[in-house]
Amino acid sequence: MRLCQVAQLMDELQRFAVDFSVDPLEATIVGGDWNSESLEEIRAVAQATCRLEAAPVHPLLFSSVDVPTRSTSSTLLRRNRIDYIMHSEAALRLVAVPDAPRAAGCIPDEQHPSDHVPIAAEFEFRSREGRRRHIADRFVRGALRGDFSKPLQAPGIAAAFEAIGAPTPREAADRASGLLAGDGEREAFEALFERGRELTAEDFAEAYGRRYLLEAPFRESMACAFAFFDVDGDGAIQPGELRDTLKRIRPGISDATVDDILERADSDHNGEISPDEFGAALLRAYSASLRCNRS
Ligand SMILES: [Ca+2]
Ligand SMILES: [Ca+2]
Repeated sequence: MRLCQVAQLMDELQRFAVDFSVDPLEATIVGGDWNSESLEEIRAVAQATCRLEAAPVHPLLFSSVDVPTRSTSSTLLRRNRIDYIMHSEAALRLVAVPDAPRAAGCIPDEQHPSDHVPIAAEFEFRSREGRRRHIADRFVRGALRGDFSKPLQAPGIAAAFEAIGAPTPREAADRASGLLAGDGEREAFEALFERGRELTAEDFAEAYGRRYLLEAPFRESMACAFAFFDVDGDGAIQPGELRDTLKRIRPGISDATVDDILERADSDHNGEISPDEFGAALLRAYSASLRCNRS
């Protein structure tokens, strides 16, 4: 699967969720041939593109989990994994990864008529309570401990607020107490929020976003996307690179949208985007997505 297909697939998923009023945290599985060994690069670039465009995007792009399956392709030159099963963890728990057939040599062969070996995964639907707990746990892991291996997006943060939000930080800590290790974490949790003001979902988003932007997963994904856009590797994204790369990912994107992205990102108006400007543009977009999606 190429980048533009990933972007297209995510658009379709988002459209489906809106058209049929599907909760974005509802169980979602996307599986198949991504034709890529670097799933992380694809995700980082697709995420950056959606952020720069400020387009609504399905949370699966950001917080889905890849089932650890075996290599699915075997040729003379290499044996590797190019097929993936992605799932939304809020609603589904991975129970087992059944043994997949193993190709002895190059495929296709008599035993494996396809050039891909099938993969499989078994999931269990989480109960309503299980979902609430899972989401609240991810919120605590991120905002409190800096664990953003599966970062929550706006719908997840709103759900976390529903699960453990309360009028005061102390009451929220009471509701989250089962997820907190001891008094030290309890104090740290309360300190995430301003005292003396009624807590809102926005406070949850603010606390989560503030920590997320400091941690490695966000910075690494930003650097990976920057390197993709900076085609000649000179340390800046020139207008031509931005336009050509965006058009590869989004063939239908208009010149006006590309100009708009450049203008918004190029804050010192020198005609190109530096790594800092790129990072700042993604930070602004992330913060804006948390604000505009809150409920
Ligand atoms: Ca460049
Ligand atoms: Ca600049």
